[in-house]
Amino acid sequence: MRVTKPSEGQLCVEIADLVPNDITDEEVQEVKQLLYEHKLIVFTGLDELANKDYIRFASRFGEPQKYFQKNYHHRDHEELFVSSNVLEDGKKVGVAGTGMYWHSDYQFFEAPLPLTMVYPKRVEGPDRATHYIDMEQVLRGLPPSLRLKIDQRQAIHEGKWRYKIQESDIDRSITDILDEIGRMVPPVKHPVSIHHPLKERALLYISRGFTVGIDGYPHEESQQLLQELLAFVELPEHIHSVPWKLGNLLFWDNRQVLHRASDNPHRHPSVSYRIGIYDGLPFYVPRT
Ligand code: 7UC
Ligand code: FE
Repeated sequence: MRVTKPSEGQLCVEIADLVPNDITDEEVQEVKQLLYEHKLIVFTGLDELANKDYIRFASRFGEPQKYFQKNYHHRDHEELFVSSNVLEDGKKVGVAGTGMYWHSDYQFFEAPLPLTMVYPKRVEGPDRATHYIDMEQVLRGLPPSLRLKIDQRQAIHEGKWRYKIQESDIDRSITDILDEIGRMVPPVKHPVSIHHPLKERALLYISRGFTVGIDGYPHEESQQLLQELLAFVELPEHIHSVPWKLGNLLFWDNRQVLHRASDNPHRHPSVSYRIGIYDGLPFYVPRT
């Protein structure tokens, strides 16, 4: 494999000439190290990977996840989270337009998802990409007045507002649907800044997609603080984009980056298969 590291202040290691089916244990270790150090990897120039080979490749880095909602699952492989707006045999598969907002996967769970792979399968139209924000860089640059306000604080996260309506929801009321999904994934708290199990520097861990408040402040103050923090997080200079190309596979550490799918307003055909991976390490550790 051929490794190109990012320049200072940039994200994303590029790994070319890797054959997933032939990856050795040493290469797995090397990729892991690069991932934790640099937060985001793109494998380039891959030959088309069969589903089972993709799952096997992901399994080298940990335990593949089964997404908590079955409507996202691939028909034959529940480890594949299918993001697609393309019908197969006239039928809808997976979910269209997933993750088009800043987030970290499973942030609304007690045990968030450590690693994510995304394998674009159909790429059409201009500007298809996944965008990233380096949350170590963000925390480092956070104005001291904001930093003071989040010290020792917890953020509250909810998944229910991003619930996607399914066919079975027709004739149900919005409140019913929200109550049900709210019972399935109740609000959780995580520290506003977290410590990675393998790294020195702390990371900001909030997102516009899933974070609904900062715990311990009166409602209005909590909302205002959250909006100020999110406005800083999403400053254009914090955003790194990785264009989608066939033969590329994206791989990142959800502890260290936020991500969002690019917009697709003209609904160009778009298909990608994601695999979530539990790497066997805690998502974050207590500060030392
Ligand atoms: O459809 C989506 O945007 C999926 C989202 C609600 N969850 C992705 C995740 O792993 O947190
Ligand atoms: Fe995501």
